Amino acid sequence: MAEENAWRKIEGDEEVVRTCAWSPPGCHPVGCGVKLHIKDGKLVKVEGDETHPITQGRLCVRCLTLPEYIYHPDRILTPLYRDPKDRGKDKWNPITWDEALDIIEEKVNYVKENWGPESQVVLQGTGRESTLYASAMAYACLGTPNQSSPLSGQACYGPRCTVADFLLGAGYPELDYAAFFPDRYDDPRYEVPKYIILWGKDPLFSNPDGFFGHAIIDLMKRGTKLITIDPRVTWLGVKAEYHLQLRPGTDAAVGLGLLHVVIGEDLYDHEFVEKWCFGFEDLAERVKDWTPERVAEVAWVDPDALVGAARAFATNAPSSIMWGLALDTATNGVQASQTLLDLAAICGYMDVPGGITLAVPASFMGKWRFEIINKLPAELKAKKILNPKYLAWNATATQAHDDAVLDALETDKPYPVKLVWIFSSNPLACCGVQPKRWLEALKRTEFNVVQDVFMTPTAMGACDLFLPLATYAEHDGVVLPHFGRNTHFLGAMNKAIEVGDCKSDIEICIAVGKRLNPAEWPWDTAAEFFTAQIKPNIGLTFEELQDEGIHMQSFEYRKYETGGLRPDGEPGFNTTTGLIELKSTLYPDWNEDALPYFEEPFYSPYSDKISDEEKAEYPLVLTTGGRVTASFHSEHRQIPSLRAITPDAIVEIHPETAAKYGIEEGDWVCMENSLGRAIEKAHLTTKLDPRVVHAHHGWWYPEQEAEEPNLYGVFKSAVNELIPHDNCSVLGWGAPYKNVICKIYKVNSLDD
Ligand SMILES: Nc1nc2c(c(=O)[nH]1)N[C@H]1C(S)=C(S)[C@@H](COP(=O)(O)OP(=O)(O)OC[C@H]3O[C@@H](n4cnc5c(=O)[nH]c(N)nc54)[C@H](O)[C@@H]3O)O[C@H]1N2
Ligand SMILES: Nc1nc2c(c(=O)[nH]1)N[C@H]1C(S)=C(S)[C@@H](COP(=O)(O)OP(=O)(O)OC[C@H]3O[C@@H](n4cnc5c(=O)[nH]c(N)nc54)[C@H](O)[C@@H]3O)O[C@H]1N2
Ligand code: SF4
Ligand SMILES: [Mo]
Repeated sequence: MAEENAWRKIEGDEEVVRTCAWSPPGCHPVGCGVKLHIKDGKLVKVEGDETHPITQGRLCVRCLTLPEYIYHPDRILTPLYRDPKDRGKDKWNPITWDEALDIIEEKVNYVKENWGPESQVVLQGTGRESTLYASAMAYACLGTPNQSSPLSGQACYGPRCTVADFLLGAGYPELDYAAFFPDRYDDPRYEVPKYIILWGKDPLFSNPDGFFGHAIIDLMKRGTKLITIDPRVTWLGVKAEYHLQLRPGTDAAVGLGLLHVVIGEDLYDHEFVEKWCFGFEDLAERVKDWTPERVAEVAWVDPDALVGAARAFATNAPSSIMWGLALDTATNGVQASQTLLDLAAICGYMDVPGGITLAVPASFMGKWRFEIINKLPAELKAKKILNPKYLAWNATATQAHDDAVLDALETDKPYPVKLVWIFSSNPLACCGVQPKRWLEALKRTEFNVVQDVFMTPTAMGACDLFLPLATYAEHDGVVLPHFGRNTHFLGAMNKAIEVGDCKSDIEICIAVGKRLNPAEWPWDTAAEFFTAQIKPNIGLTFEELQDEGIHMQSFEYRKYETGGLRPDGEPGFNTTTGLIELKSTLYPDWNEDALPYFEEPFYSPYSDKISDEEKAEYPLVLTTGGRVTASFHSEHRQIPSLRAITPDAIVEIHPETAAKYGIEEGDWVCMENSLGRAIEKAHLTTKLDPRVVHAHHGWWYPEQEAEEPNLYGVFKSAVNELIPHDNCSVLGWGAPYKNVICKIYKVNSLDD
């Protein structure tokens, strides 16, 4: 048994290790406090850590079932290799890490020599721990400028962060839930928000989104009222004072309508607007015509609820907004996000207690991961895969454009992609739109690597080398909530057990880096790497952080008054005008309207971009991907206790609509449009408008045949087949994952 220390205690015949959770299994960096009970070197139980300042002992079912995940018989515990000609076949051979590194060295050098370093792409998924190191794998290991993701229009978090950077120059604004204060809501500096708008976000279910969802319940108990903007009446929506039940994809219209009421009825904060906002008069002019009646017509929102919500929000200071994925998963979502930021700004809720906190510019983690791209030669950086039409992206983004990467894989333009490294993604099951295209595209390369915990459809279909990953209980790490934007603490992740021959993402980077680019990889262990990253910022070594457990960040409100938001230390915002840009000074250069506007989604019942026949054929609006507790995206489908909670992919249908199409509860239903089809099980519910259906995303069936063409049944419930490729905003961010048209009909089985 290991010795006791600050984070490991001996209790009878068990060791209890306190740690902060991240991934795998997948979660975003909330850094939830867990106590891992270890007996005879095995994890036997997970409990919440009641001493953790944010999560205070609460846990989701996914952490509670971690032992099932860690000791699952299907887990991959050693590197596997398969000849590229056998893609799609279950012909994997176990190899050692040294053999795996030899193969990597040989293949990378071969590809680089024949097609250049730029012919390699690193594809990352959502904000698992790997997101910190995907850029390191691309720039500092492989030496390619092409880091990207299979997510069309980087339609998660990217759009929100980018819009905030462009308009506020201040990172990712977040609801103030007193996360920066050790005594939380009782801190004298804090005020409980009167209202919170939950806009396209369902934080109890999407809990691990960098934000701990239970804070909403804490605040409701302290008097906070809710306004929800969601096509579904969610659990929180039932408890909301106002629920704006909009048509999917019309958020910008709702935002313009809320601004219309707040400005038209003179409910805004004049002093804040005069001092800190740019372009107010133009915004006022823009929203003039967006009457509640017009919003009702466009977005199906009850006009009285819209007016009531706008008044309640503007006249009850402080109030706040949480913005969710629905604002990213719409082509017009960047404009919706603009209206959201405008609303918070003109009501004076930016960076005030109980309002919206703005990120502190100082990075907790080292700058190394941002700087390594600059070590690539300029001519190589200039070769990044981009689409010339996305001027804003091309001028400002570090990543290759997601949709342009699929195009390059398919067409060899601007040049062939020959090696893909999948760094925490499962494009066929979850991330990519048009997943069948992704499979064929990935099969065109010379060599594909994946690092994961279980075999996935993407790995089985298109990868050649599988590197086995250590779970968060099995490796050292550092978690920074909100990905370093609005980070309230830095938490130690403590290795508690060892399982198989698995490594963490950073350990893989170190091992690969030492082979391919040793000058950039002086560290021998993850702990050494973390010390190098955090010591210059917080003065602690990794071991000292382990002893401290959670290192809280200090926080100051109203940083625009004190110079805390600008690198030059001057008051104001870090934008061209030094003000919040209600009217962007950047957008016109990128062919984008400086002010927010509404644009009809491309695949909508009112779109003028598709034919009347198509609209008649596909009369319903499909939204997808509202989160469920028992899975994180495509993960957890093989975990028995979790699968028992959500055994099937579910499509939610209003009972009237179901009756119209002869569908009953539990029937298999096919959703179809001109792009594709997917089958899920019907659940009838009045929480939706009869004209809207909602489908689960991320489904595959680990219990089914692994080999092609079945690939664990990944294409059976693939709602992403119904979503168009490269339907992004003018700026380049955002894609319609949550708003396309479809028809539904009953089928006999999942295999119909
Ligand atoms: N229709 C529809 N589609 C959607 C969405 C939607 O709402 N609707 N949501 C979209 C959104 S917001 C996102 S972010 C994407 C997510 O899409 P992805 O990020 O591609 O998610 P997964 O399919 O779960 O694939 C992630 C893989 O990474 C592995 N993994 C887990 N933890 C780690 C880790 O720490 N390191 C590494 N290397 N691997 C790890 C998992 O086992 C899993 O196989 O899906 C998108 N897809
Ligand atoms: N358990 C679990 N937690 C997760 C994840 C997971 O897979 N499982 N995924 C993580 C990831 S990567 C992300 S990005 C977050 C996402 O988490 P959230 O930001 O909360 O997003 P969703 O749960 O996709 O959707 C939120 C709400 O948007 C509504 N909605 C759908 N279409 C529209 C629309 O057009 N407009 C508006 N206003 N609302 C709409 C849905 O009905 C849903 O209730 O969750 C993270 N947390
Ligand atoms: S959010 Fe993730 S890390 Fe936190 S308790 Fe839930 S499953 Fe565990
Ligand atoms: Mo996401």
